[in-house]
Amino acid sequence: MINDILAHFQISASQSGVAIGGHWLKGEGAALPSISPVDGKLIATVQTASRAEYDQVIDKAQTAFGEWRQWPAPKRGEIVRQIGDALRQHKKALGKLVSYEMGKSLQEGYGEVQEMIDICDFAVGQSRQLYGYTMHSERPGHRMYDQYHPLGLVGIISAFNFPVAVWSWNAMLSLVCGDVCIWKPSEKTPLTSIACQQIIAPILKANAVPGGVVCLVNGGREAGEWLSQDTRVPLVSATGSTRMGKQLAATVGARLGKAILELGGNNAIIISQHANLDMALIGCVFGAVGTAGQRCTSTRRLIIQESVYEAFTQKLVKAYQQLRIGNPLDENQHVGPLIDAAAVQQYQDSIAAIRDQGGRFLVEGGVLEGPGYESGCYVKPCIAEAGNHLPIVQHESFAPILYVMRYQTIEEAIALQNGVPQGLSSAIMTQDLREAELFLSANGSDCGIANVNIGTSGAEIGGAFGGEKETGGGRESGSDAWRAYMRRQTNTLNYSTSLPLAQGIKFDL
Ligand code: UN1
Repeated sequence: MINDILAHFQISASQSGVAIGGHWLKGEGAALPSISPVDGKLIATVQTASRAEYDQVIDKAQTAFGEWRQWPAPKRGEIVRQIGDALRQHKKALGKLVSYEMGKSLQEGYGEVQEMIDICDFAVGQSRQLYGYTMHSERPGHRMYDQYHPLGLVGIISAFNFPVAVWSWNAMLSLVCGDVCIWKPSEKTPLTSIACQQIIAPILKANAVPGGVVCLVNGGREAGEWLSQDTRVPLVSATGSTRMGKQLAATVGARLGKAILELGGNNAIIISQHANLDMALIGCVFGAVGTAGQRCTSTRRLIIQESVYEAFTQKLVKAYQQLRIGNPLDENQHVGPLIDAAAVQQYQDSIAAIRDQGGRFLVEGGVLEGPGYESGCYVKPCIAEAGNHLPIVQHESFAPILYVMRYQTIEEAIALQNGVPQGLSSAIMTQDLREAELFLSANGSDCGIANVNIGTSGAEIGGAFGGEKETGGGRESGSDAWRAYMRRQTNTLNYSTSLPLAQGIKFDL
């Protein structure tokens, strides 16, 4: 299967990971092996960018920007529309490659490509709606308005867990906004980035769009640093750990560049005594074990009202006993592998910390061995009773580990939900209107995403995506997230025959 997919995307065993549109550079940096967590096999080796090649890419991107920003926005939207059509054609192949290289279930691999298609559609519409306001001037014979201009080069640093969708949220909005983008994908998923470049390059060529509008720079940590230090790159949009985000924010901030940060989450669902517990169960289990707990929006904590605590945890334990763990390309499996051996080690370290800090397991974890689990990356989703204050609970463990805790009053539940450093996604399961509204109010959840009667993960592209506190504060994807990709200009135009000063100031010559 994998050989067919590699052939489909014209990916060779030793493949360059550096491109300016359809032009592939040699890749003079280090070789990066892509190993599938599904079976532990080497899929292909990717040649990464040297510093000189990076500079070449930036050079071409700058030239391309000079041309691209002059394209009318709806015409840029037309290019994105064609990209969406191409993604529809390649959905199966790209979804499978995502599933095999990253390890998420095939359904989720297809879902990820669907997110890309959706953001293309969204961006096409947006291309005719890059609205500014008009204002009424305080001076007669004057007109005031603001308008949005293309910003320039946008660096996109993406994570392994959504190897293609999060890039597309950033890239498709950048494109309609008249920006050009330089993508630094995760070192763990270089092949999916190459596949995306192969899908897009022919569309650029057929429409005489300069190749530098869509660039790819595979590389290690230093490639991300090149982007964040580079004054030629006014905006860097990065997804990853809080640790990475703090460093990146300091570097980009030091040069007064702009950053969109989408960092760690520590997402909780409050299960009220007024919840429909069967409905709640689906949201909680999918949220905790989907993508093997490796979404920024994965459910990490359940805050359960004490009167339903026993009943609900029993349901959870029963559901966990039915989970099938195995090859994610087999649609009968619920849970695939973690991304790599380092992630498995972190999972084991977290389990040890839970025990040390006094947590009690309701469902035990462990690394799976034997036929089908040869990669060593398959782990058991587990559930632990643990207090919110434990250091391990305050920390985002990027694995299928779920903490459960009790509460008495809704105010206490909200305080627990907010009582972590991160602020990405949150949810309440309740049929009680007053509780739901309180949760969504200024006294409620402090997260960027707050849901009622759905889980914490699986956000639609139409909403702005991102979170507060250590999640970084950035917003991507829907709503008016596009504004961050443009520069705003306020214009005042005097069509009178005198030049009155603002604030009534008199200055006669
Ligand atoms: C992420 O984990 O970085 O809400 C993005 C979701 C997806 C995106 C998650 N639409 O689960």
